[in-house]
Amino acid sequence: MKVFDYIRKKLEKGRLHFSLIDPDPLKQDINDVASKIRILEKLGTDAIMIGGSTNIVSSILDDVVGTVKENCSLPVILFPGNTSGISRQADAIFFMSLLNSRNPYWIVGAQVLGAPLVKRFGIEPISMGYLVIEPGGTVSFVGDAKPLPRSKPKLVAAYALAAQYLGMSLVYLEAGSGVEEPISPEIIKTVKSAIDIPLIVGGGMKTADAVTASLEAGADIIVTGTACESDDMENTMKSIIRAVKDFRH
Ligand code: 1GP
Repeated sequence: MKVFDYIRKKLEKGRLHFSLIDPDPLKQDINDVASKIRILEKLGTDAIMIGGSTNIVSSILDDVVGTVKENCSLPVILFPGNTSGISRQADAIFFMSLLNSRNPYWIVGAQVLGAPLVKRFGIEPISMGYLVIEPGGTVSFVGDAKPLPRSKPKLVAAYALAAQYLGMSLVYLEAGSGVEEPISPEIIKTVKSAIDIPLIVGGGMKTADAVTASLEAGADIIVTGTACESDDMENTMKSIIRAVKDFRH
């Protein structure tokens, strides 16, 4: 089954949780990836995303993707920070455009450079509008974003609707990895009521309460990365994934 069909089918039954693995060797002990992935699958995460904004080395990325594939049966989706974020072993790639970047490279330039490789490697592209909201974290700086103000939910919703009208399959609201405050429920609610395509929310969600607040506001898919790297990773992720699985409208 195609990964996007898997996502759509699962969304008919409930909300989803995706675990983000950053293949930056300065952030992650690559030797821990196998055990981490087995735990995340056991806890019920729905897919593994692999990517980051800094220090992506092709050979290490390939090792991480290969290790993830060997240790779970979940879909593996690339979440590229640049063209270096493409690995032939992945099942799918979020073929994303940072719509509120000031630099056309991050809106369409990197995508032009990456598209032929995605085709050659047979990776399923899943088109996604990527919106960086204040504070935005590292990706905001690296991606030369003009971070969308937290006080302007309607502006964020207009970007999200433009993504839908441009034919994108998903919208991702990004607060930035590891930030203090996740995207506000008000923004999520306003965006969700403006669009018909699935809404992914990530950045700064460290607790089950934060996850539940995002789900109540209308997030379809929750992404956590930093929580997967915490010292008490198993218990933290258990409560986060449980919050998604137990959520009822
Ligand atoms: C980053 O939205 C993701 O791109 C996840 O953020 O690391 O804060 O969970 P965290």
